[in-house]
Amino acid sequence: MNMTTLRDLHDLPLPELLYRAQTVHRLHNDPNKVQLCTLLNIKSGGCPEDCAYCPQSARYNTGIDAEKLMPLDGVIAAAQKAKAGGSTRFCMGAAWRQVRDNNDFDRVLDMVRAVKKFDLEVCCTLGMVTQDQANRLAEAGITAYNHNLDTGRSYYDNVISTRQYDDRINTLDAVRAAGIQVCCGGIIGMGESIEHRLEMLAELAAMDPHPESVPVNALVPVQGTPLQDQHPVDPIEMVRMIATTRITLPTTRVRLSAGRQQMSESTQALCFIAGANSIFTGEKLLTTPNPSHDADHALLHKLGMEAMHAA
Ligand code: SAM
Ligand code: DTB
Ligand code: SF4
Repeated sequence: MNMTTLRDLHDLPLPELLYRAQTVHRLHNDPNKVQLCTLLNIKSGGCPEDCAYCPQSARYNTGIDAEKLMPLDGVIAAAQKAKAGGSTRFCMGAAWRQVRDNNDFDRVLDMVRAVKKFDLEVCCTLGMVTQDQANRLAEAGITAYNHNLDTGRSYYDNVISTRQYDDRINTLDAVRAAGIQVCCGGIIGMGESIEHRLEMLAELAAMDPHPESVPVNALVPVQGTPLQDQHPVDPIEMVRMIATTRITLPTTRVRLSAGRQQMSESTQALCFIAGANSIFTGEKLLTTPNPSHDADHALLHKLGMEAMHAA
């Protein structure tokens, strides 16, 4: 789909856009179900990168301290709790620029093997990986690897200077070549234009096969980061982005990710109608607040929707 077509789609009258998104959604997915995912920050803070949105960059004073890699038993306890709470996917994040071939990586591989035993989908987001590292993650049984493009290529330099767009693409290629599912999306609300957002979407849509999973994050402005004073994302812009993503990537799991704590229930409901079919549950994302497990179950109940069961 070219940029003009994407823009025409994105700017349709909202009822028409939502109708089209629901139509595509129903052809490929159960429109009343959302996957519950749990995030765990296995290595918080102290990251050398300068991603302007990120509270875990060592360059900004955000009150997040650099910690060591979490012990395996903590991960196992969190996975057990996630499973009991109805999550079918468990995502471990580390504030690293890239994976290194050291003892910490061996320990992450042990974590992947341990979480896998709970019959959960296992995802990791650890920064850049080489082909060999991706292969080792695949051998350990990882389901998916998250590595976001974050924004359109032509806006990227406004957000991150310590690595290039093509570095991201190289990691994604290694993940795909290792036979791991690709989880790749971005953030809206960083001062970018609609064109920049759609530029990112066009990049995702050009991947063959499409990423199995696309997180759409609304920027959570964190005090101390260069983006601390950004205006909140307009809720209807979030809905339009989700709907356009759903129509463009019909079978992909579209994840309504960061920013839900700042969103009304009605906005979240519109995002589900627009085709979002996954959320992160639990009171914390990596470092920022997220709706509680109880709040999410109450919302799904109110909407007559259900959590997805394990496949
Ligand atoms: N260090 C790894 C990396 O950058 O790939 C993994 C962790 S990183 C925190 C994962 C993703 O979270 C980022 O690519 C970004 O899209 C998202 N993210 C981080 N901070 C955010 C914020 N304040 N608001 C919304 N999304 C954010
Ligand atoms: C993604 O795209 N969103 C999640 C997940 N991938 C790892 C992380 C959102 C983090 C939001 C900021 C924070 O809590 O630190
Ligand atoms: Fe944050 Fe990841 Fe960027 Fe590090 S690489 S600053 S953890 S988004």
